[in-house]
Amino acid sequence: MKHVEGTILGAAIGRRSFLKGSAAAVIAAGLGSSLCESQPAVADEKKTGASEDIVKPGTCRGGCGAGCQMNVHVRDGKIVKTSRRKQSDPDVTRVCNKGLTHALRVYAEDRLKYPMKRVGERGEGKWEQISWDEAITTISDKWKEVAEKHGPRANGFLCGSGNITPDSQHGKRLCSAMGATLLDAAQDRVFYASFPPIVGSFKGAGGGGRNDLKNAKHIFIWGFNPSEGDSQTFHYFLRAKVEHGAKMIVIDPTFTIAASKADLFVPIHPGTDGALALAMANVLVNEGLAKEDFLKSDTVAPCLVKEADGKYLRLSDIGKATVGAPEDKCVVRAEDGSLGALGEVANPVIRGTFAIEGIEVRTAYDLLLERVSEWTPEKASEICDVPVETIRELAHLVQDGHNSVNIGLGLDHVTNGMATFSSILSMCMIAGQYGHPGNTAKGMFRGEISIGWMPYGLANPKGAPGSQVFYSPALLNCMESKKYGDKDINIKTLYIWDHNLFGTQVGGVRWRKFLEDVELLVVADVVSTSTTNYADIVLPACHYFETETASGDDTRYVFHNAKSAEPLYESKSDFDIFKMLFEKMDLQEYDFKDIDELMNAVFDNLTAKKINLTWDRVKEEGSVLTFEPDDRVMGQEGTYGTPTGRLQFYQESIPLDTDYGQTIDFMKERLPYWEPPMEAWKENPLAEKYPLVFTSERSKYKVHTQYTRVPWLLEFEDEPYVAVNPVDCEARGIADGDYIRMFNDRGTCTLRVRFNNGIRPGMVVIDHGWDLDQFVDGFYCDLLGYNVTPVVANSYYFDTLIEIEKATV
Ligand SMILES: Nc1nc2c(c(=O)[nH]1)N[C@H]1C(S)=C(S)[C@@H](COP(=O)(O)OP(=O)(O)OC[C@H]3O[C@@H](n4cnc5c(=O)[nH]c(N)nc54)[C@H](O)[C@@H]3O)O[C@H]1N2
Ligand SMILES: Nc1nc2c(c(=O)[nH]1)N[C@H]1C(S)=C(S)[C@@H](COP(=O)(O)OP(=O)(O)OC[C@H]3O[C@@H](n4cnc5c(=O)[nH]c(N)nc54)[C@H](O)[C@@H]3O)O[C@H]1N2
Ligand code: SF4
Ligand SMILES: [Mo]
Repeated sequence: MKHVEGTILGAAIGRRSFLKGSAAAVIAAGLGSSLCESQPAVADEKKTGASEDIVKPGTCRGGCGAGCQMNVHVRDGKIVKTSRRKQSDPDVTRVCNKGLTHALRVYAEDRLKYPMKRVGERGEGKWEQISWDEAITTISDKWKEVAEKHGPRANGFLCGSGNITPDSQHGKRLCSAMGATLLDAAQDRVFYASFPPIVGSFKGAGGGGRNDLKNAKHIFIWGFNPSEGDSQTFHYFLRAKVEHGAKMIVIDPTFTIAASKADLFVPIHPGTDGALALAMANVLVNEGLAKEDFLKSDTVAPCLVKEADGKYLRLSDIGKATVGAPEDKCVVRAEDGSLGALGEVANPVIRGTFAIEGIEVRTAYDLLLERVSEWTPEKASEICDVPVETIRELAHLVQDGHNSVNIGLGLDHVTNGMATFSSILSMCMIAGQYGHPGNTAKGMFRGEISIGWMPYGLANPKGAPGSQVFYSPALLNCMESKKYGDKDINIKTLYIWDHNLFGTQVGGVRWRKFLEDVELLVVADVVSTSTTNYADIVLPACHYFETETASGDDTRYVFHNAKSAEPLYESKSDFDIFKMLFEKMDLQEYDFKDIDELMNAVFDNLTAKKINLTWDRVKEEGSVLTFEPDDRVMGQEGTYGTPTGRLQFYQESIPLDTDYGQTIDFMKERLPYWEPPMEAWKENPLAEKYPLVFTSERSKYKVHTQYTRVPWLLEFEDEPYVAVNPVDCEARGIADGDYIRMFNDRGTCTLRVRFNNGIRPGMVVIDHGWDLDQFVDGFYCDLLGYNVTPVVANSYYFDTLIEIEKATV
């Protein structure tokens, strides 16, 4: 056996030996100067004149979510460059600076070449090359042993957003087939958990696609950084402003690029957006601007809520239906006092308290107004640090016609996020902001068909024992008790893929402690990361362009990704790796024969059938437009995908994503409210020691930790930095460009500081996506808080307090 010394990540020794014989030299010649060059689009499989390159379609499918399709230029079997690919919609004929560097990622220095097992201490970086057979046998033997000794739930799986396609996510199906535990990385959980019960869908709920932005009169960009985080949508915002005269309003503590283009920039105090939204609602109501007709027709406003238990009064309560039957609808009251089912009474009242057959009830709208009445603009102004006049101005803008309210993940990353989303969406309901062109309140622009995360049905095959799902930040909070609700936390093996746990997650230090009891840690990745560095067995996954699949989401296309080159070295696709594991575990009955069978299953649904979308068609045509770029508006018919079919500012039942014995105040959670973030708040006693709120911004040069070692991109930003307002630095004797130490009780991190007047005093903002070894000392994600709220066990990346000091390095 060959021994490879030295850390996989870093310093020199050993790493070179992985790379011996790599195609890097060949490629360097072929890459030329394609970075950011405007390139002609070419058709599939066509030889491009001079260079004689074969051009194949490839899709980029990391956490950025844009899912761009591009030309992959292949010369002598090697991928030499990528370029824009022509689509029928010129707005989608795009690729970003990162997408243009894929050839460098295929032939990256840190690419994993073959399976390896650890021979030193965890994280020490001593490895031995092993065969695939040894790797798969070791893993499956251990899984069987653990399942026998501790039960199948003691085998854990953890998947992130490295490659968002069903074939890469195939491990979720294996997890279910093994009856193992799926540790959800809990990324963006508030975002996904809040929209469906409130407005029916996070996919453009209540609004149209990106083309609909041109119909908007005001565009709100709220806790969202589209120039960096949604770079393939940002031009729609700019065109709406420049060509169609929309006014842009940016609500963000940081002066972002979007803020620099805004007509109104509101540098809000972090974590206070819920209070701002409720105060806007307060202005609307008190100035008689609430859209009462809309509230009657499209929302739960007229529903009568029982004082006793907070549930809706239903026809069964008044003896007019059987409990739980489909016709057991919510009861509403007409002006004349007669009662009927929601939707069947022409002009229901939306205000009032009544006793109906001895049952005390109030309208849901009255309950909302009670919450809203607390939030005078004066009170919110103090909390949000936004002038009273600005709050009034925002309320007047939002009620005046066609508004597109775009809510970003900045609000998801704070512990009060769920109530914040609910406050903003409820305020938009009062303003009647749904169901008309350019008149939306939503999260993401999404197509009809999403090919990305493995559909639930495919991840949980019929007849399989099924996965047990734990949300990882909640898990970290249960470590002492070793109990998760009434279940034991007893993870003995963990298989991580598509995820740089130590590079991106909250609670890194705690995770290391958690892993002390884990007897086998397997990590599959394309390149070496701080997580592969900590593994017991490392498996080399292949690059996006070395395996066939399809992807598609907010572009409205489904794109084919051809296999443009053979997997380098001994790397394999996740699908093929899981296939070997299915086989060794004797679980082939739950596996798919090949990618074709998997993709046929992905397209086996009503929506795909309706538009004649098949895997064969995707392969043949290269890209399929799922619907025309019209101004479709969701909610136009006045129905929404919620349990009541209406916009729900009131939640009759609170969907819990996870139950670990937490106490829930149901009445509080049913309606919007504002409470300070659990940690990052000035009145938290911890703020005396750690007064600065620590958040991050998306980087133009990275998608999380992907691209973080691409040489071309390192030319733009070659080391990590944090942006801080000079006021906070000068108070601590820190000069621009100094190295500083950021610290709290959880961790420490040393890096360079950049003065930035666009950062709110009291905040420290890091350029997100650097990996652990790229810092002078410590690591920024180790500082992050891991509080969870009773309702959503999310990773709340921005709910963190720190202090900074000048560092000597
Ligand atoms: N401080 C701070 N931390 C944050 C955030 C923040 O704003 N601030 N944002 C958070 C958010 S919203 C998210 S979604 C997470 C994302 O966190 P992660 O999901 O961990 O994101 P990546 O860093 O992209 O890690 C994905 C890994 O998958 C690997 N990979 C790529 N393709 C493949 C493949 O085909 N197969 C396999 N096996 N591996 C592959 C990549 O090389 C990379 O190492 O980060 C979170 N962390
Ligand atoms: N280039 C690139 N693109 C990406 C990614 C990437 O890593 N790189 N990651 C992808 C992923 S997984 C995600 S989840 C998305 C996230 O992308 P976005 O939705 O843009 O989310 P963030 O960048 O986390 O934060 C958005 C904004 O919220 C602001 N903010 C922070 N706290 C508050 C607050 O309390 N109130 C308000 N109003 N604003 C606040 C921040 O200053 C920031 O400008 O981006 C995706 N796109
Ligand atoms: S990183 Fe995102 S925007 Fe850039 S090419 Fe890939 S999918 Fe498209
Ligand atoms: Mo995310």
